[in-house]
Amino acid sequence: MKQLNRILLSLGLGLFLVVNFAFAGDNTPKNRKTTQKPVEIRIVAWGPTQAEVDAAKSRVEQSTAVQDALKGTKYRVMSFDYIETGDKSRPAQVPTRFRVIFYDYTNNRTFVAEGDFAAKEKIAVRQENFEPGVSNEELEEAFEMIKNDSKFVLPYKQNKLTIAPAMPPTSYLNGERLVNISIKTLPEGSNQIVGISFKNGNIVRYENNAPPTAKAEPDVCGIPSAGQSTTSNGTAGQYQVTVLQNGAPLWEMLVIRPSASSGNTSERSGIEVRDVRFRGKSVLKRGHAPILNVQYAGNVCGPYRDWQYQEGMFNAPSEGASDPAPGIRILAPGQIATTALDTGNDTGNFRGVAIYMQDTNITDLGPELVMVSEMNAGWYRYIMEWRFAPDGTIRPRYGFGAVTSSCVCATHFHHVYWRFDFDIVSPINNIYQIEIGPAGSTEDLISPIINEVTRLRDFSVYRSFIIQNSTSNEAYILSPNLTDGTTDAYGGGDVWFLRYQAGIGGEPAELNDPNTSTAANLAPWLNNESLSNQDSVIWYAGHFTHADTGALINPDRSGDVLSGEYVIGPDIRPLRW
Ligand SMILES: [Cu+2]
Repeated sequence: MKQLNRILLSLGLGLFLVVNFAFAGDNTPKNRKTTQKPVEIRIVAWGPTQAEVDAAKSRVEQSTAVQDALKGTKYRVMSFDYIETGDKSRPAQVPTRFRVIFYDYTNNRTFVAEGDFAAKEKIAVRQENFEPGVSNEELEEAFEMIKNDSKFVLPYKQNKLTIAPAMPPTSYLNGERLVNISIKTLPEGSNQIVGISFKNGNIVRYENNAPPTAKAEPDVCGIPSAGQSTTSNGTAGQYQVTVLQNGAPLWEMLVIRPSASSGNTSERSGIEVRDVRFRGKSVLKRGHAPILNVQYAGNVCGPYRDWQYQEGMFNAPSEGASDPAPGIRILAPGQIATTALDTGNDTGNFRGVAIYMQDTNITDLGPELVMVSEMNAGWYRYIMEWRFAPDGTIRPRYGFGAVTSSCVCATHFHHVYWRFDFDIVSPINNIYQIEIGPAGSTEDLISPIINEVTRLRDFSVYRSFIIQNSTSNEAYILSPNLTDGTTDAYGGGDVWFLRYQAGIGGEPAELNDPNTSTAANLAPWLNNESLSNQDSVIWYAGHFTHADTGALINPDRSGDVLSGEYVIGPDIRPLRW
C-alpha cells in the first residue's frame, strides 16, 4: 500500500490538507489508463466547528427563554440546524444563525429555539407541532433501560439478547411519544418491538408484540445488526473539496455530511453537495436527497417516511487515511470504502463521508472522485454515494439494505427523491426533454419544458433531460438508468421540474416537501410557473423493489463500485462545456 505522498497542514481559516493521488510503479491498477494525470484532493473545513455548535447549544439550553418553556419537565436536545443565509448569486455563506430543537417528554411538546453564533440576539423559543425524529442519545438510553430491565437483564448477560432500533421510530400511545426498539431473545427466537417511555422511564409492550404499523414474528430477514452507535442529529461536518488535476481545479464543491445536511430537521437529505463546479464553471447549486420512504406490498408494515441524519458505521480503511475534518476521511490511494450493502456485515469503523479516488471504466481521463456514506433508519441501511468523473460526469447513487426484521421479508418498495438545483454556469437556465425519434428517423425529438410540470420516465425512447445555460452553450444531460424504475401510485411520480423558490430572508424554500403523510408531497409546488430562462430545480425519484427473503444484500455488486441491481441513480453528463 502506497502511503500518502504529501500532507500539508497549515493554520489559518481551517485545516488544510493536500493528498497526492498519483499512482505509480507496481501499485498501478490493472485497468489504469496511461493517459491518467496526477490528481490531488484538497479539503478545507468550512463553517462552524463542533465546539462552536456545542457552545451554542448549551447557551441556548441555559437561556431564560428555554428554561421558562421547559421548567420542571423532562426534556432532551434533539437536533441542531444551521439557518441558511445569502442569495444564490454568491457561494454558500457560512451560517451565522441556528435552531436548537428540544423535546419535552413530560408534556409531549416540541420546542424550537433560534439564536446566533455571535450571541448578540435574544434567544427566541416557540412550540411547534412536529415529530423531532429519534436521536442517537434516545436509542442509547433505551438500550440501557432494556439491558437493566428485570426481565431482560439475565438474557442480556448470557449474550442471548439482541437489541436494535425498530420501525416506525416512534409511536404515540394515548398522546405519549414512545421510541420503538426491537428485542430478540435467543435461542427460542422470540421477537418483539417495545416502546420506550422516557416520560415514565419504563418499557411499554404493544398488543401483538409490535406497534400498529410494524410486526415482530419469529421469521426475520436481513443481516444481523451490529448495534453500533450512530451520529447525533446536527453534528457538524462541512468542508470544501477540490480535486486538482495537474494543479488545475477539476471539481470544486462544498460537502455537508448527512448529520448536518439541509431539509426537514427530522429527516435531512444525506450527503449534500453545494456549489459544484466542473472545470471552474457551476453545474449544481445544490444536490441532495430530501425525501426517502418505503411502502410494503399489502401494507403488511409501514408505510414509513425515513430519515438521513443518522450516520451509521461502515468500513473506511484507516491505514494511510487522513481525517482532515470531523466526519470526513480521505482514504489512502488504492483503498475503497465498503458498506453493509457490499459486505453483508453491519459492523464498521467510521461514520460520516469517506472520500477516495477510484479508477473506473466510464472514462480514460483518470480516476473518479467518490464520496460515500451509510445511514441507519430503524432496521434499514441506506447507502448514498456521489461520483464525480474527470470528464464531468456526475453519478449520484443510492443503495438499499436492512438488518434483521420481520417486516423486510415482505416485498417492499423504496423511493428516494433527489433534489438537483442545476445552475449551469449561472442560475438562469432552460430545460429540454430529449427522446429518440420514431423508427427510420435520425433526429432526436427535443421539446422545451416551459412551465412547472412532472414527467414520467420512458425508457423505450431513452427520455432524458437537458439543462442549458440561457445565454451560452454549456449544457448537461440528465439520463435515467433502468435500475431507477418507474413510479407506482405511492411513489407519486418520476421527475418534477420546479421553479427555484428563495423563501423568506434568503433561506431557500422547498428544500423538503410539506409532508402530510409518509408519501412524497411535491404536487402543491406544481403551479405552472414559467421555467423559461429561469432558475429551476429538478426532483428525480428512484424507485426500488426489494423482494427477496434472504439477507437483502446486493447479489451482483461489482466489488469495487457501488452498482448492480440494488443500487439506483441517474447519470448526469456534460453535453457541451
Ligand atoms: Cu428494503
